[in-house]
Amino acid sequence: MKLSPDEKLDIREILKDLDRYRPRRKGWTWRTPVENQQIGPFVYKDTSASLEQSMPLPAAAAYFQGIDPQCDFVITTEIASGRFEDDLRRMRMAAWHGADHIMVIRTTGQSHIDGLIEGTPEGVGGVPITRKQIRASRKALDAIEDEVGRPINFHSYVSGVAGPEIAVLFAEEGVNGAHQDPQYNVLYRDINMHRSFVDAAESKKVMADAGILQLDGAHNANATAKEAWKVTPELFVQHAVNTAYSRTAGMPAELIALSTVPPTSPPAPKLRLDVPYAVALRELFRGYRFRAQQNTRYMESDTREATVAHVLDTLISRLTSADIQSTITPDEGRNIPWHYNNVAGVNTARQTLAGIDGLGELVEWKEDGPLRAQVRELKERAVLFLEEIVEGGGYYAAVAAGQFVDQGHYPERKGDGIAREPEGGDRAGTVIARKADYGAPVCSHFGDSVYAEAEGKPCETYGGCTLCDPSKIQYIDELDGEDTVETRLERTLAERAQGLVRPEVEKHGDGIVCVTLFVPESQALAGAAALEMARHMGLKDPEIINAQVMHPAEGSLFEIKGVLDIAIDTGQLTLESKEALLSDAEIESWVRPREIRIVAATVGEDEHSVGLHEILDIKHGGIEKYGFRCHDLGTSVPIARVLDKAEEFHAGAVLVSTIVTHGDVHKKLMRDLDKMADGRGLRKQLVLVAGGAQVTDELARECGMDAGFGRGTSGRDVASYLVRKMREGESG
Ligand code: Z98
Repeated sequence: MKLSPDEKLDIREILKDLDRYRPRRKGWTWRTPVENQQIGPFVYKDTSASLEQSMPLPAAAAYFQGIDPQCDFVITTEIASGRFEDDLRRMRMAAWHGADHIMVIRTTGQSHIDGLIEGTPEGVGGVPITRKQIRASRKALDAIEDEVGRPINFHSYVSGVAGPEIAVLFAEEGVNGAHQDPQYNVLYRDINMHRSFVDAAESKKVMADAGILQLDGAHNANATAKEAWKVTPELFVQHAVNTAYSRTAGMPAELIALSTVPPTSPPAPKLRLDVPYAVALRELFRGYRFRAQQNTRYMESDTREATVAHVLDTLISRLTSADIQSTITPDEGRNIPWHYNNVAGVNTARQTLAGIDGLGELVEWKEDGPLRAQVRELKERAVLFLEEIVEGGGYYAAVAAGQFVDQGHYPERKGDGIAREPEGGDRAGTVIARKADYGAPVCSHFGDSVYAEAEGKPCETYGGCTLCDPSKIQYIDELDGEDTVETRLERTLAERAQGLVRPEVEKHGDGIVCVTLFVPESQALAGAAALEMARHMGLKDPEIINAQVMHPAEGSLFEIKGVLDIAIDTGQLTLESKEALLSDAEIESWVRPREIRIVAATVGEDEHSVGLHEILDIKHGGIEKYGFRCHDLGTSVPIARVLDKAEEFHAGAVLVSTIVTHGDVHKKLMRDLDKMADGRGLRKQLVLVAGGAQVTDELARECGMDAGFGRGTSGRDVASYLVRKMREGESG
């Protein structure tokens, strides 16, 4: 399957012949680092091989030759739309922005289902992880990775009561990474301890054999504790328990990634608290991989605040090391992970890591500062925590005594830990002793199996297992007749076939839009007014998803989501037909012999000249390079002076830049220029062009200009227009 950048992902094509689709590789892939990489005008220190196709950061195209440096960390995006067909489209968008680790969140409650789910039912807060969903996702990702030119890792969860079954499913279907930590089951899902650890041994062995990268679950303790920076000693212990257990089950160090989160956020003095923790962790667990998760504990509904925390977390990753940089949508705090917020999270990491490239060559830790003492203290607290576990009779006894996720700064105690009984919890009593004649159903297996004694592969004894011979995999398409991707697609694709399009944030054509309003009233009144305004805009079910007081009396800012229940008929839209630009050679050969003079200025009370320079200056690729003789009069130039100079130089065109738009002054200036040029009898011989961030061609023409140019205009755009217009004048 080959994707084309101008065509949408065809979900039906992905679903076709899925019963025969096989993953083309198994195991995790890291990025390929490139030292001292020249990208555009810069040499990068911490980057990896570039993408073949991507959407560079917004500033790249305008100012940096469209470069898109890719950092050396793998970048995660977490997807939780609820419908897997919508997840696929989001995966593609995220990959184009630099994500190469796609983590799909499971539907609520899947950890308590003791077996596999089949088909493609809709989920809540995530999708049911099923064979069909994984296979289709892997197939889509195979095509997406070809499109962007970099391998993409697919990831989900091997915790819960069906851990071993899910691990085998992941191994069969080429899933590349998974969370697996029995402590997660025990502490956060109240699943029986014996069952969790027995399942974990089997799961980890299967994952190890398939090269699946494992993330642990220690970070969930700081996502749970209110004062997360206080539970750090315990985090080391949780990492240690899972790491040691994984190694015992046969997992190599290179497949073990510790999931770590800088535990605080501003206004806490973040770096002072989080850096010693990050350094101590990396020193204690040298030789393992690190997945740096961003802090979500203190995420409220303001995406700007969340983004700053993410930037600081990413800075800590670069200062201390990371192999995977996680990104969570900056709106996770209001629990509405939308397509474009996934992209926003990925871009925060991409932009930050490009910006701090080479930091290691600039800074090093002060050995005589407070860092070493803090690192030592944290390690000592962790050792004490472990000693107490050993003295108290081991892990199970410690959990029963509530030693874990106690919010005191160990060895202080608050007595509010999560306590679980070793014989209690979901599926208590379900562990049964393995019989002497037990035969494992697949070759990857932890512990005794009668087949293991045979020579060669264990499964040769019984004619092959699904891990060795994929033709033995039972592919179940759907079990539910109604709740399937096909039935959902029938509804959504019918509208698309008619050329209808709706706004969307998460699910195909969900109609959801988000508007931002400032209301100059006290908070209580302002909120009610903002909702009423949203209703007047025609939004159904408006809901405030973020409110911020600017001042108790002066007003508040609101972000409101609602449903805009309209479908636009794309067949009825008139698109601006853009004339193809003249080539550089054609422009230059017309302009140079004619010695055309141009008078340019920023007019009115406007001191912004950067945009105009981009259009004029030869060093910015401006129109001077074609031979236009430009007279830049500078900033805040009165209209009369612009025309005086145009007359003096016998100019062929006037270019005015108007950035300031207060009181519509930009419109007034354009009108004045037209009128005054007319009054002086210059209008016919002068081409009048206006530019500026808020200027459009339509607006400029309405205000008497010959043309207008807005954001993203290049010198060639303007030069091409001028040549066409002046050629017309010559011939006419
Ligand atoms: C993350 N944003 O880690 P359910 N096992 C472990 C987990 O940490 C998680 C699950 C299983 C976070 C996502 N982590 C939260 C060790 C979840 C998921 O029961 O399907 O929710 O388990 O990237």
